[in-house]
Amino acid sequence: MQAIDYIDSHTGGEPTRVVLSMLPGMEQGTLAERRLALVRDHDRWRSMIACEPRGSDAMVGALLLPPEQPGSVASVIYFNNVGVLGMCGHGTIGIVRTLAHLGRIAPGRHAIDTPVGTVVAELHDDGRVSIDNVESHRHASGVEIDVPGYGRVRGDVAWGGNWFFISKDMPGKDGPLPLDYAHWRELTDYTAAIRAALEAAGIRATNDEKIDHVELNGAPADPANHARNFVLCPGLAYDRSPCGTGLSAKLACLAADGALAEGEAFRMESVIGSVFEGRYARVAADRVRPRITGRAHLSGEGRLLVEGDDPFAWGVVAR
Ligand code: PYC
Repeated sequence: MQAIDYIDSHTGGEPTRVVLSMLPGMEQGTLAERRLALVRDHDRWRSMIACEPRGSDAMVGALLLPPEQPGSVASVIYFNNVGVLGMCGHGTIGIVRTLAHLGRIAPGRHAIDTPVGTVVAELHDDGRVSIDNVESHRHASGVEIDVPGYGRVRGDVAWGGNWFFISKDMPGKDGPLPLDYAHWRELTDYTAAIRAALEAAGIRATNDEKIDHVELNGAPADPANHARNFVLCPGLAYDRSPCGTGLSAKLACLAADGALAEGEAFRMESVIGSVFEGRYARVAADRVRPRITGRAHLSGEGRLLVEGDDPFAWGVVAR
């Protein structure tokens, strides 16, 4: 019997499972080497932790590792139901809540190393967490594609720690489809069709990287906020939170358009109504450092067990 200790939290409804145990075979190497080892040699641990029957399509795992950079408190590899992620905003907020629960950190600033760069998380006295994310930028604006079954869709390609296609174009025969929870299936079908059309058209990001997240933006339900989003994640789950890396990518687009001043607050609602606040600092003419603020709550802790004779020990996945 093998055992993995974890703590679960959710950030605005989106779950994070912080993995406290070292995964067998992952004990050595740089963060980049260990990320490669997880993908290449130990992928069954990813699916065991993130997928059913122990996880769900929405689950983001966070494998906690020793820090890589001097002064950092930890490093982390994020993963989900289909693979690894670069950065994860809601997940980093969940890690900070978890480290505070374990007594490993107190309110203040803490650097965390991720495969796409070091981020700095600030734990506030009231439990909110702000993340100074990796530098973010818009890669392409006004990209137009034909999406089978929906027509022409226009959007921006931007980096916020993951790659996003961000659009305000909504489908719907009787008016635009509302960005609300009741319509998550139609919104999933639409955003999945956009992503497939991008791939079919060969539209990719820097270094031929796949644009694996699609974000729709619309009007907020609460006038105290500035926008509402729906974000399709790589494994076809939608983000219950307003998506920290998606909001970072959006801030980069707003900055590029001159639509949001440096330091000004932009409050994004998720499709279930949870809220992150974003701001940015300009670091170059075409690059910003986003600061994302949200809050996570603990939801469980325990030990995942793997029995040798369990046919679904490594997750319910396509074989
Ligand atoms: O908050 O950055 C985020 C995120 C990415 C995927 C799911 N959540």
